[in-house]
Amino acid sequence: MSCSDPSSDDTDNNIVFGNNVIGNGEQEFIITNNQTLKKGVYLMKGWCYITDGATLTIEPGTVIKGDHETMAALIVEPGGKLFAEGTATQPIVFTSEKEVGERKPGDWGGLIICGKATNNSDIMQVEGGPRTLHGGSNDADNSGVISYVRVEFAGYPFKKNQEINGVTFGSVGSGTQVDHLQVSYSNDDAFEWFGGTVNCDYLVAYHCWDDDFDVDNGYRGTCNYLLGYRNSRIADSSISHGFECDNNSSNSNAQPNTAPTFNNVTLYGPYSVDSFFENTTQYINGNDLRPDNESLLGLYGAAISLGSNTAVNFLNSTISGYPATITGTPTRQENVVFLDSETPSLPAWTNTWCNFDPQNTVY
Ligand SMILES: [Ca+2]
Ligand SMILES: [Ca+2]
Ligand SMILES: [Ca+2]
Ligand SMILES: [Ca+2]
Repeated sequence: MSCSDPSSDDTDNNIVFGNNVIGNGEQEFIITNNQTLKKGVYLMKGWCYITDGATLTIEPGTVIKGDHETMAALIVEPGGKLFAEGTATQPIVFTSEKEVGERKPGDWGGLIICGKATNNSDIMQVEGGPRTLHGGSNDADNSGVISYVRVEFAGYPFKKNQEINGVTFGSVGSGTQVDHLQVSYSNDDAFEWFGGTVNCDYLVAYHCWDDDFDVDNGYRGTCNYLLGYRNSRIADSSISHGFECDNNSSNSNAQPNTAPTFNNVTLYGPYSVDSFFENTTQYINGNDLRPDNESLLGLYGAAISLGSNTAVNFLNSTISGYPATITGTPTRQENVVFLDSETPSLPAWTNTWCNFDPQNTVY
């Protein structure tokens, strides 16, 4: 819960226009001080940057709808902090502005968190279009708290084939708290980490386009309790994996290597969610979920795809329903069970705060 008094916020950097519009619709709306969004329903327009030294606190139960026209996105820049602390019964929801039944992957941008932790490529330009550079030398860097949050229908392609992810972590440090975070119907990866050391617990990737969990550029955090749940009619032209792990774009031996630890993972691939599934371009047609934005469809690959020079650890996990199990070699693989298919069931920890039917939910 936020205890701050909104009347103490500076008004010379007001971020709410009218009753409920966040941002001014431009691609460089900057937040430069400490702001609190009271519980409510807001429409976010344009690219809203939380700049170095600024904080944005969002109260539990708040709904932020991303504007389609202006490709709305919320970007935490290195040194900025986002405090999005929902609760199990009052999560914070980022979703599409479109009417129920008309929402599709890629309706708005997404949530991008950037920090000053190390990666294996020095200072990096964040993927997808926004101005932000990330990376530094502080692996304990703190970008705030993201807890009990959902991100739905994100992934607008700013340029052809340059979508942003539902949630992007760029060089985010271990001082950041991330737990109970669901990404549904992203038009790209659900989660992608570029370097950094942030640890994450209780992540859900639901019906997303590309990979459920994508790690690059020396990401080295530990993630406990992950659920990946596919839609059999959606896969990306880059091949959809449960985990897509690369050291960098060429998989050269840049240091530090990509070396996360994933513990207690449950993946339900396309054969688990659909007994009729065929891994063909005829079958993977997007159904009525295909957005009008040139997003390309593709096929499913392995549950776990490991590029050269990665050092990934998988522990205590059950992975089902993918055309192949694993390509490449993990550093550690302990108590990981692969099944051809398994009837999905939702873990108890997804109760109340998750939503597995956001297309039919009125916000
Ligand atoms: Ca991506
Ligand atoms: Ca990807
Ligand atoms: Ca990637
Ligand atoms: Ca992929």
